[in-house]
Amino acid sequence: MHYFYLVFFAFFFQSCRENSDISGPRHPHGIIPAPAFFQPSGEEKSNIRQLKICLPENFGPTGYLQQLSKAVAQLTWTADCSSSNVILVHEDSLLSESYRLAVEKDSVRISYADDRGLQYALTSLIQMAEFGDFPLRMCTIQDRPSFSYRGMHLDVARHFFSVEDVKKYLDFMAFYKFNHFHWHLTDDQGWRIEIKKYPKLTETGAWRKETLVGHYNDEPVRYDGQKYGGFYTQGEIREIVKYAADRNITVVPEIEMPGHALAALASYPELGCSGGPYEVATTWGVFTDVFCPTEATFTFLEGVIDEVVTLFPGKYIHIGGDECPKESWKKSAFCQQLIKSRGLKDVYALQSYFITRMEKYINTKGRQIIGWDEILEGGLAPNATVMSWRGNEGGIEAAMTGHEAIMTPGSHCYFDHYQSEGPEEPLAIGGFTSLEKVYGWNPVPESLNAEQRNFIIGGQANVWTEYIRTYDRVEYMAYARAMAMSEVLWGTNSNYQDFLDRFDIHHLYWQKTGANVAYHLLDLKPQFLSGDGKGVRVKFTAPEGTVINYVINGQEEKKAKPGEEIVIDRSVNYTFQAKRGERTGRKISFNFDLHLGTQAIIQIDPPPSSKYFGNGPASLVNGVNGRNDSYSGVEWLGFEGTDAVITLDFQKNVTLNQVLLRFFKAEGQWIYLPPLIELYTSPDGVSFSKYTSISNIGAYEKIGDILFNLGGANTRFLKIHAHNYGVIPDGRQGAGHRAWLFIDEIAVR
Ligand code: TNX
Repeated sequence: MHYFYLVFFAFFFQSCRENSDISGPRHPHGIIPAPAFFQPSGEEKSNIRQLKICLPENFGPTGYLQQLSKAVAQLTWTADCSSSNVILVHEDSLLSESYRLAVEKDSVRISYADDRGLQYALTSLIQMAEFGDFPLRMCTIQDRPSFSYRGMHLDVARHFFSVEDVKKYLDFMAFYKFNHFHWHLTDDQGWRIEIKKYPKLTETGAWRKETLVGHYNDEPVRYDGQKYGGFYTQGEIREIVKYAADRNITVVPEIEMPGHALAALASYPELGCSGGPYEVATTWGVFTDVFCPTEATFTFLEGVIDEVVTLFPGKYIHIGGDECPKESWKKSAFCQQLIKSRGLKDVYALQSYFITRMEKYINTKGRQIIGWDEILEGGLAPNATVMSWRGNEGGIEAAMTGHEAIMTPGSHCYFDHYQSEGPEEPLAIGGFTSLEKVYGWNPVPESLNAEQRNFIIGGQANVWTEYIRTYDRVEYMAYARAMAMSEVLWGTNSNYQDFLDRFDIHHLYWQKTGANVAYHLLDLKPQFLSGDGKGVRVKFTAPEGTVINYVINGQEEKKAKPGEEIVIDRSVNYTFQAKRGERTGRKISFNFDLHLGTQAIIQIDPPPSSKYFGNGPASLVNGVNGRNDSYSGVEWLGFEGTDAVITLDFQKNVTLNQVLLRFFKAEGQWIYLPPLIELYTSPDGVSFSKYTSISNIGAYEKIGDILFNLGGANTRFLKIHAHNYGVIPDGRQGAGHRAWLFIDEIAVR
């Protein structure tokens, strides 16, 4: 009873809402990242119908916040502080970046520690005014972040983004209280920062003659034949650094060394061990030509750093350090001599020598280095901060030896990975990192003790752009997940359902601004229940309050609840769509073919790889064919190096005329068709006799559809043994590894 009363009032107040063109349910505060402490004073509202804000003189982000509040919530600003109803109190005693905010009857009182604290307080107020209730609900907020380094990274080397785009990125970051922008400025595919002393870096190194089309693993390899590139002048860099500073964001520039250096080598070939010639890379991956640790190279890099430190005032300079193959150093007589004369152990120690030497130089400029976790190999430079990307290990090792670490493991922080398994997703590098997975991340490795944990200064999301060509795509890949990440790094990611309520409102706001933000909350992911001898059923999980609408054969409309089993009893098309409030998800559609196999009990031994497990055995007898263009999703099962041995039990004697098998072929991705397939029959599931086999299955481009005519075999059990291709031959992708075998529907008639 009481609950309904509150709901009624909440809706009543909503309808009084001013200044907003976002409709739909509200959230008590609507702030992302959620504040550390929020206490409403019951349902009471303040009398303020318009916020009049007056900012202190010399406050950096004034212009930014005025613009923001206008764009988001149409708040009013006043130069006359006596008429302001937002009262600002500076309190030295508060911790850096923290603030307190109290919405009272006739005023909003803000206490803040520093510029950052004040900016965050006002950002929260702006978000509250637009995404929460307005007029504001009386409440108290006490807020501060858990981590001091809250980063977003952008790779502008693989694809170049304009000054305007970078500013949009910074605006987005500031809105979610990120405070470090890691700007990946150089890589094999392009050098993007003007260096006056070395003009060829941007004359030559900023341009590649063409770019790979499609995925790196595709065969055959194709290029677009179009020159591509761009760079930032020092003037533009200064403009961006200032724009970031106006939002309390520190820019961390990254100059890659000793690897990922092809663009620099193409400009100055004398810096490589072979002397070149080199070409700016046109494809992705890791390249064996890297900086040679000669005096000429150090002079060059020091010259670059001299200019970098004048452009970027922040404490950190990122020197890369990742993915540096050692081949060219092993082959080089100079390097071997250097290893000897310096008493180094091997090429890994040489990498450590390289980084430590650059660190010393950068330290003389009063700056600290950050490097990817490979800088731990061969010994860590004394004052380095480690960015842990290949999992948590690098961060753990750094923290245990008293070095700062920034956590950015590929498993949770790589926003170039897929965020949905839907067939319409744009091409991505691979992987799968959903919004929920990001939200559930804990940046602090469990194995560290309390003292070591202090060295984990924060975390960062990385946006690598091999497959992200436009800013629109950056928005699509990064924005939704960055909202989740902001709450992780603020340390308030404790209630996913509550986050989703706020995410919905923020999402609408970004949509309204024209940003291309991904929305996958209503993507339906089917779970098939088949292969147990009881026919085909399907069910869906979905957020609370979702209805599953479905249409059978284009005519019959039905509804189901999340988790409810829907029985598929006809060989026709079924289309499903989730609906929650006003929002609907994308439709998914299946043409069911209820062949004999869908009634069977299925057994697979050995089981498929857990990496490509689909819906488990049910996937092969659910009456649905997997996609022809992708082996991910619920239909295809992958066997890593092993045979697929599958037994169907029809539970009674049946007459079999045909078995149609489907296999996936993508040799560039290590997936091969089986060289031999055998079929066995059995009356009892114990003694099997070979019925037929195929060993020369012919040429297929992608899907091997292999048909067996059985001519009326009478059997209760059918065993299919598809043999793995075995070891991949030399000269092919994955040579020396065992091949994958991918199988989908086993259609039996
Ligand atoms: C690894 S993360 C890289 C990048 C790629 C990225 C793609 C890191 C230090 N190196 O060069 O762009 O994977 O996800």
